[in-house]
Amino acid sequence: MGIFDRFRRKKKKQEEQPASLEVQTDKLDDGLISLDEFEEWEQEQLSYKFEVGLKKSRDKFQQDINALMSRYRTVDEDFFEALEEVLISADVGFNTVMELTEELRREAQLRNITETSDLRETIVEKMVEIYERNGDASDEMTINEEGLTVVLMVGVNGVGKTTSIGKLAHKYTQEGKKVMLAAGDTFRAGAINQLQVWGDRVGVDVIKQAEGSDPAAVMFDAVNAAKKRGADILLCDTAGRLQNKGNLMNELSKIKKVIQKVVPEAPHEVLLVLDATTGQNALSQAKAFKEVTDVTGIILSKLDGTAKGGIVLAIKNELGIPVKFVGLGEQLDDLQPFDAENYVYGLFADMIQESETLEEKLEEDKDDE
Ligand SMILES: Nc1nc2c(ncn2[C@@H]2O[C@H](COP(=O)(O)OP(=O)(O)OP(=O)(O)O)[C@@H](O)[C@H]2O)c(=O)[nH]1
Ligand SMILES: [Mg+2]
Repeated sequence: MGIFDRFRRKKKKQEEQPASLEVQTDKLDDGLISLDEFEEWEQEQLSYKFEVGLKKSRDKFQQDINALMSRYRTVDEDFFEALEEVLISADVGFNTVMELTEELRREAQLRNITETSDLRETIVEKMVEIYERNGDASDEMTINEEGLTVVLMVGVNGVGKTTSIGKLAHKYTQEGKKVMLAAGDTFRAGAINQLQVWGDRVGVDVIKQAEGSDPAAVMFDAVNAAKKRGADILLCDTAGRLQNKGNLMNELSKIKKVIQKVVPEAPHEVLLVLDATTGQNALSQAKAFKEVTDVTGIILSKLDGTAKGGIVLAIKNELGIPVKFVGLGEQLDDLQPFDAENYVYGLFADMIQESETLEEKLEEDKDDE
């Protein structure tokens, strides 16, 4: 079964489900729906979130690929070069684009594909393949089920660290975990207060000190407090730091050492937040942070705000760091675990549905004959 068929099946199932959570939970109370069904429903809602969040990227991709296919009807070198340009302009990243088109050239030759429109599905298929093949690090969050999980949030100014902490706090609280926050950004005026507002909103404790105090000291306090109060997850905010400011970058190592004094195997995750709208600059930020600290995963924020959603592929393929969460909007539940299939479906949903209509039409024509 081709990838388009797989996606269509998934979508059909999704359409058969009721549209609102209320209906579903009512049913749950009445014992009419099993937990399995509920989990399936949740998965489908997630795929819908990706579809909505990736609208800008999808519109651009769709437009560019359609234009490309109507301009180049036969598969030749000119077509591949133009395709490379489309992918690069979607922030897929130079090396990844070269790898992708190389494989497409081979595939076209192997399967004797001469019309560009017949390559649509293969392009999508190869994107999923490239994503899944590269880097064996899991894109799931590491949660220490036995005790405290410490998560350190790092990144340059304004990328969405604090907001992401708020959304993660909401997510894990909803899952029944005891969450606490550490106000490690003692540098920017108002940062501690901003975190406190999130804490109040989600209903979790915030460990803080006065503005200007040593962030390492705040973390030390926070990890101790989290241990003492039996928290499951401690989410640590840090100040935005530019990748070229050596002293601020070194401060991260100090923070880490201090945390390890209390919990030797912590931090369990160092999540680097990257703003998807900054494109290739996000890649250079990731390279710089990787040099000073062991980044275990990426949170790609503001994916909803860019038309260049190809950046996810570049990050995974060129840095080998898994994207663990993506920001798909500004609502509390818009930070979602990354999922390659939902992502690719979000990028190509219209194309997949259109190709179905085309196939149906061909079938009808055949029946008419
Ligand atoms: N549309 C959209 N906006 C987001 C997302 N994540 C964060 N933002 C917005 O980005 C802005 C900056 O977010 P913050 O969380 O304050 O960023 P920060 O990294 O903590 O910033 P500093 O503490 O100044 O370094 C806010 O206006 C957020 O609402 C997202 O996924 N989608
Ligand atoms: Mg912040």
